[in-house]
Amino acid sequence: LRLEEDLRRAVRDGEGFVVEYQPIIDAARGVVASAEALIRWAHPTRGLLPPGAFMGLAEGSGLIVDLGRLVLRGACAQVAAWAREGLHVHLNVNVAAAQFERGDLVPTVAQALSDTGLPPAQLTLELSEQVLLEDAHNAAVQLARLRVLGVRVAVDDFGTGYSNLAGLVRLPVDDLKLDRSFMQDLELGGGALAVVESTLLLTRRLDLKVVVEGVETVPQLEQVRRLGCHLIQGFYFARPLSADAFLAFARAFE
Ligand code: G
Ligand code: G
Ligand code: MN
Ligand code: NA
Repeated sequence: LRLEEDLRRAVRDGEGFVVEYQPIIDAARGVVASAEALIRWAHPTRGLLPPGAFMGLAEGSGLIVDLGRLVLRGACAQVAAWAREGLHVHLNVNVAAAQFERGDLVPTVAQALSDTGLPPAQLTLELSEQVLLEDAHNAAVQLARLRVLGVRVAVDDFGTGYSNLAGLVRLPVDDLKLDRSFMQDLELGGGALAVVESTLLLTRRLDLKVVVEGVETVPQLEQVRRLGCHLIQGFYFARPLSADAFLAFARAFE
C-alpha cells in the first residue's frame, strides 16, 4: 500500500521514472535498427526498481494508463531528439493490456507523436499475444485505427501464450517478436528448432517482420542468422542502456 501511494504520487508528478533503451540490431545491414523503451522507477528510498517490481501494481491500480502515457511521450521525445543529432532509429514501446483495452490509446499515441514531432512510421507498439487474442473484436478495431494513424504493431513475447498464429494472422499486425525462451530451448535441441523454423516459414509467407529476442551467445547468433533472422535483440549486443549510453552505442556500432 505504501508502494502504491508512492507510485500514485510519482505518476501524478511525472517524476522518478527513467526510460532505458535496448538496441534492436539489424545484423544484415550492421546497424542499430530500433530502440525498445523499457521503464525503471527511481524510488526515493528503495533505489532503481525494475518493471517487475511495480508493473503489477501499476496495472492493478489503473495507474498504468497515465504511466504508459508518460513513457510513450518521453520515449518519442528522445528518439526525435536523437534524429536532430543525426541518429535515425526506430522506436518500440510496450503497451499494457489496460492501455489497449481503454478507448483512448489511439488519441494518446496521436498526441504523443504530434507533441514530439516523431513521424508515425518510426513508432512500433508492442502488444502481447494474450492481449491481442483475449478480445479479438476490440483488438481488430483498435489495430485498424492504429494502422490509419501510420504506426506499426508488434506481437511481443510470441511463443509464451498459445502461439495462436492462426488467430493472430486475422489481425493487422506488422511484426512478431519471438520470445527469448525460444533461444534457451534451441540449445536443448529437440523440437524447438522445428518450431522456430516453421514459425519463420509462416511469418515469411504472411509478410511479417520477425525480431528474435534473448540472443546472448555467439552460437545463438549464428543459429538465428542461419535461419534467416536478422533483427536481433539481446544481451549479446547490449543490455537496456541509458539514453546517453544508447547514443554512444549506436554511433560506435556502425
Ligand atoms: O526491462 P525488463 O526486462 O525488466 O522488463 C520486464 C518487463 O517489463 C518486460 O516484459 C517489458 O515488456 C515490461 N515493460 C518495460 N517497460 C514497460 C513499459 O513502459 N510499459 C509496459 N506496459 N511494459 C513495460
Ligand atoms: O517482454 P519484453 O520483450 O518487453 O521484455 C524485454 C525484456 O527482456 C527487457 O527487460 C530486457 O532486459 C530483457 N532482455 C532483453 N534481452 C535479453 C537477453 O538477451 N537475455 C535476457 N535474459 N533478457 C533479455
Ligand atoms: Mn517488449
Ligand atoms: Na518480448
